[in-house]
Order: sequence, then structure tokens, then C-alpha cells
Amino acid sequence: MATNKPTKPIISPPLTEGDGSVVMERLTQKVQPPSMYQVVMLNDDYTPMEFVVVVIQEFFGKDLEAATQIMLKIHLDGRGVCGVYSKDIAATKVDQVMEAAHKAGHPLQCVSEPVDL
Ligand code: TYC
Repeated sequence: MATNKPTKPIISPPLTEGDGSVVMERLTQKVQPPSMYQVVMLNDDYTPMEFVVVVIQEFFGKDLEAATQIMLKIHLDGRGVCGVYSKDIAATKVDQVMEAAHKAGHPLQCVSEPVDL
């Protein structure tokens, strides 16, 4: 992991004073929001446009029009974001797309990457 983000408050051990009294020190730290990952699909010269559109509809919950726009963006720019998820869900989406592409005999590639905040 690139950053070390504490997510829980830290409570230091009690400090005992000379007179027997006890001082508790609470060091609060901000809880970070969960990091999010974008699923990026990559262009290639062989996967049919229709297959990409169906995959985007099926695994990213887009309608035909939105899926077509995303596919065309990938075709023109080389890559495009299909959705943003928690790390685990993004990894599952990548696996699902790669498996569907492999089964259909297409070289379609898909990756997940952290969204920079
Ligand atoms: N470039 C492909 C073609 O011309 C279509 C394509 C679009 C492939 C998006 C992959 O992620 C992709 N058939």
C-alpha cells in the first residue's frame, strides 16, 4: 500500500502521576473514507464493438446509449472508465469482464486503478 492511513482512534496507555491520579490521553485521528477504484477498459483492434457494449451493459449496469458512448470513448481515446467501486468490487468486475472476453475469444483487457482524490 502506498499510504499508511490509520482508521481507528488511538488511546494511549494511562499515565500515572506522582500523586496516584491517572491521566488518560485521547489522540483522535480522522477516519478516512474507503479508497475507491475505477474500472478502466482498454481499446484493442479485434474485440467487436457490439461485444464491448453488451459487456458494459451487463457488468456495469449501463443502458444501451450510455454503454455505446463509453465504448466509443474507449475506441477513440484508448481507454475509458466503466465504473467506480470499492477495491473488492472493482477487482470482481475486472475478473468478470476478463472471463467473459476470454470465453468469447476476444482480447479485451480491463484493469482497476485507484481514483485519485
Ligand atoms: N477498437 C475495437 C474495434 O474497432 C472496438 C473496441 C472498443 C475494442 C472498446 C475494445 O475496449 C474496447 N472493433
